[in-house]
Amino acid sequence: MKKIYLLLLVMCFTGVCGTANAAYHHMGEADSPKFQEAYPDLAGTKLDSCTLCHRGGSYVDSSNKTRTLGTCQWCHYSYGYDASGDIKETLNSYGNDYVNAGRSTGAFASIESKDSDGDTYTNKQEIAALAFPGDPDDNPGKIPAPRIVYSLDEIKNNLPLHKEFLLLNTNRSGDFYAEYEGVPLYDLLIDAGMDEASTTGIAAYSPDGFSYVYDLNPGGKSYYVKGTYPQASFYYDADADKANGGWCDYSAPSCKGRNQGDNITVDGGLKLILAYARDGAELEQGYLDAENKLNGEGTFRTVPPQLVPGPPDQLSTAANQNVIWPYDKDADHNAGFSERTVVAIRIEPLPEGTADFNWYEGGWGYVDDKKVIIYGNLKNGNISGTVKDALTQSPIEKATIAADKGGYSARTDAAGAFTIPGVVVGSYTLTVSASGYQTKTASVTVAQDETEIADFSLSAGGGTTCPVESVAGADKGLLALLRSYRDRVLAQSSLGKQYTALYYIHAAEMTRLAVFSENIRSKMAAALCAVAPSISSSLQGSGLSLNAAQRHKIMDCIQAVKKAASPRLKAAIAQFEKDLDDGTLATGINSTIK
Ligand SMILES: [Ca+2]
Ligand SMILES: [Ca+2]
Ligand SMILES: [Ca+2]
Repeated sequence: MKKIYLLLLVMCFTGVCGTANAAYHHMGEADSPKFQEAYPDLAGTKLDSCTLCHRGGSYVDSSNKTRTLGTCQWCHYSYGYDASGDIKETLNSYGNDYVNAGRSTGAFASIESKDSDGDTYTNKQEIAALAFPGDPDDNPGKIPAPRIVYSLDEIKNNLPLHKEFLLLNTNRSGDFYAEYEGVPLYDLLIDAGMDEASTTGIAAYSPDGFSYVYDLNPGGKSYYVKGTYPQASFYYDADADKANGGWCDYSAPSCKGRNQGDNITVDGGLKLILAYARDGAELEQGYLDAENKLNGEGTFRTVPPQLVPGPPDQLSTAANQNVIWPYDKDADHNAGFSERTVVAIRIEPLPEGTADFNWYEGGWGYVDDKKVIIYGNLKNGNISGTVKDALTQSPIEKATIAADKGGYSARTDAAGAFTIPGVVVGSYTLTVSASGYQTKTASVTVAQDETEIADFSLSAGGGTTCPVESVAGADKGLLALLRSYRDRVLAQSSLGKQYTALYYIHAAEMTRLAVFSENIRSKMAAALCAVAPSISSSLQGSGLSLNAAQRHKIMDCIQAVKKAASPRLKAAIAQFEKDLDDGTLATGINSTIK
């Protein structure tokens, strides 16, 4: 069975983006396959999501407040988990046009010349520019605010770790002590290129649209990003202990050994952090619960220490206030300013003429991918260039350009031109791929307020792009190793040859998807690096053996593939799984090494 996992790895290059929305690609969900059939080169892009055809909405709640909901939450609210509502209530103008045109694969083409959302751009123009044709606030004329996207791993691996034990004091939902781990928010924002001198404030957003605003510097009324907070002491009282029916949870392991009145010392001092772990465990991912409310606190949570340290006070709603720490409306209820499931951080002010981040479109996708976007007042420049055929010098349309970090990507227009505005200053590796051409990479350095020109000439390459190259193009040794396995092992059996062919049939789609999804790309790269030593020794005749960790990394990729593959690719994976199940693969791949 060992070689099966290598095939899984080969198949894992059929990588696609994680699904942004749980309902998308659900069993029986009939429209996304039609979209992918109509626009095969857009599978896995931002347009390949619920938000293409669906919208958010708002309602007035019981306390007379208007609540605005993103696409997912609005669908849950108006259509319902039980699908008892009217689905039409969730459609945007483009979704309506699609339904009226027959809700078929052909319906997409038949409404291309329309301007469904009335933003002056036709549906065709919008789709070509990866703008939503059903959202007038998103159109090809908008310049996105300067921005940078971080994954959880990037934050963990590249930025300072700060651990702090503190009280989160609430008004009425129960207090608790915990040790949070994360990056000091200030350090993160500096890394993201914040233009500190001109920054006027910082807001953290969760995907349900809730937000909190922080000051940059101490001295104002709000919790602040820069600097440390006053040292606190530990407040313990047996009556307050939740374990005894009180209102404060002392069960965290980090509470052990502490006594009432102890100073709480924190290395580096208490800071406002963007936390990703609590008492040693990754934060529970945020999700929409049965009441359609955000539950959980991860991937990221802002944790502000108390400005005025004090004890955990009784719930405001508790009948019995005759306790050691009764409810005090003036106490520092810092938990109320701790934003759970942060997906976006806006640094004020937004540069003039640039568009705000739209959490309707992006929020839950960031939760799924364990990412956060930081945008606004950042030191930035642009990347601009052309992609041409190396031989004929003719422009290549629909080539994809993606940076190795920061979440930047673009597609070329009919003139082979592309622009990525608002790229945070720094150095990047760009990967350019186009169907029928060899993938190419180049290094660029973006300077403040300047446009870095990146022109590419691509050579035609075997009629296909290479997903492995798009993931590990810089590692020539690894590429050679995999090609060697293909030629010396897979090519020795008819089934091996079949699977190699299958890989190339889907190569163009896989590459595009891998290029668009930094998350998947990094998963693929991790899997490749993990198994490389085993492939290497297997080629020396030792047989291929993979351990649990290697298999886990491979399965990670496969799971992502299964979630969001195009129908064509899905069928290939289904065949592969069947061959795996009934033993066809185990017996069909010749282990002879040439
Ligand atoms: Ca339009
Ligand atoms: Ca639009
Ligand atoms: Ca309290």
